[in-house]
Order: sequence, then C-alpha cells, then structure tokens
Amino acid sequence: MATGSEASKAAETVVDWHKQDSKRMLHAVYRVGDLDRTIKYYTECFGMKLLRKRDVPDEKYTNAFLGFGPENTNFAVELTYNYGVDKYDIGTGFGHFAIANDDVYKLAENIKSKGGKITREPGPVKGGSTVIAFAQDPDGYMFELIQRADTPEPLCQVMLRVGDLERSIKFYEKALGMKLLRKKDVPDYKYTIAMLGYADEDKTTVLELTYNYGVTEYSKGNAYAQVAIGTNDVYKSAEAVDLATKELGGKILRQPGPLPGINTKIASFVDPDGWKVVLVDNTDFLKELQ
Ligand SMILES: N[C@@H](CCC(=O)N[C@@H](CS)C(=O)NCC(=O)O)C(=O)O
Repeated sequence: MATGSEASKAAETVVDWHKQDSKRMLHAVYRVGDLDRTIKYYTECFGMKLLRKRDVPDEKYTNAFLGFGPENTNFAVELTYNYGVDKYDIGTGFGHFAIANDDVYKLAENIKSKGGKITREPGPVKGGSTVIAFAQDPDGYMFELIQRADTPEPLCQVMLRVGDLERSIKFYEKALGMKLLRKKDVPDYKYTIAMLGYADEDKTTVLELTYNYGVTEYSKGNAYAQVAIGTNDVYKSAEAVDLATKELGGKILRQPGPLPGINTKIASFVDPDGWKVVLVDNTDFLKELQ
C-alpha cells in the first residue's frame, strides 16, 4: 500500500506532468443513422466543413469528421455510421454540442430555410443575457447556438449532465489537468454549470458539465460515445487518470498502448458518471491526418 508521503509524491508528479503536457480537446465521437443526411445538415445548416471520411468495411462502419477548421488546430465531430443501424437512443445524460456565431438570429433563420429544426428560438438565455437558440439535428442531437464575437473555434462546447458537480470538477482537474474556467449557479432554474478546459472558453472547445439540483443519475443511451483528448504521452496521462479514479471513481477501460493496425497510442477510461474519454498520442494523431 502507498504511504501518505508516497501518495502525495505521486500527486505532485501528476501535477508536474499536467503542466508539461500539451493536452487538447480533439473531437467528440457519436453515432448517426444516415451519414449523408447528417453531413448535408451540418454543412448546409451549420456551415461546417467535411474534413475527412474513412470507411472500415471489415468492422462494418464509416466515419466522417466535420468541423469549422483543420483538425490539427480545431475541434471536430466524428460521426460513426454502423452499417444497417439507422436509429439510436440518445439518453437523458447527453446535453448538447454548441456552435458560437456572431449572429444567432441569422444562423437560426438559415437553419430553418435549409429545412433544419430550431427547437428554441433565439433570445437571452433564461436567467442570463447571452443570446442562445437550440437546433436539433436529424438524429435528435441538440446544438446550442451561442451569440459570440468571431472566434477561432465555433464548435465550442460539449455539454454533459453529471450527478455531483464538485466530484466531476475535481476529477477533470486531477485526471486530465483541465482548468475550471467558470462556474455558474442558476438557482431560479435549479442548475449549476461548470466550464472546464485548456484555454479560454471563447477561444477553444470546453466541456460544460451541468448539475440539475437533486438529479444524480441519467441514462446514457447508445448514441453519444466519447470525447478524445490529445496528450504528449498516453502512458503518463493514464497514470494521472488512474490516481484520480482511485480517489473519485471512474475506471480505466483500456490501458495505454498502440492500437493494433494503425499503431496510434491511446488509452481510455470513464469518469465517475460513466462518461467515456479517450486519450490519443498527439504525434500519432497528426500522422493519422496525413
Ligand atoms: N435543466 C437544464 C440545465 C442547463 C440549462 O438550462 N442550460 C441553459 C444554457 S447554459 C439552457 O439550456 N437554457 C435554456 C433556455 O434559456 O431556454 C439541462 O439539464 O439542460
């Protein structure tokens, strides 16, 4: 068993590693029932670009990557189409992705004119002043549209609901070296949100964790899969995750190592709520893009 001083030394090593590492949110992975339908919707309604496509017939699936900029600098969505599966259950835990735009009213009009669905008209967020709207994609995934001046990263949030916000904040700080960028309690609407990430929330993609007062459990469904985070060393990053899971919950799913076939080094784990994260070696990821 680790003595007290060994444990605190391990914690210090982890903090040092997070400081040295260059972690970055790479993409969110989820399943869709018709790849062409989603690509059309995201390019026409949201203005995303199709960045790459990869068919893996041996495993009977196709991936498409879309986003607002190249994957070596920007966040992307990685859509997965499993041959023959046209419907998924999104569950109650997944919240939304978000798109920042300098004119949400115009964006919402554009979405409607292209046949897209606006489920919440543009206007100030309840309990605040930022202009938001919500759009729903053909599979039922929600996209919050957020009014914000020009930004290098329009694909700006992945929102997930959690059962204990303080536990989640500690977990993402310790396991992944994320910073708590902002926390906002909205008692009138009985929820608290925390923005976590690696740079300012108006310049990069952040994880938005939402706690609804009194709600500790959500269903995960089978549609949303995970976020991928780049790191300079999956082995060292996995050690940090391992320590965090021992203290706060969650579990390593895949020990760090190269993926058979493509040799990209990865590790994966679930957080205390069961949300999955994949760590991907930064250098291997750039090679995949070539
Ligand atoms: N109960 C909400 C809490 C989170 C929330 O309300 N978020 C704000 C955006 S930060 C929102 O969706 N507001 C809806 C509105 O203003 O119409 C949930 O779980 O989604």
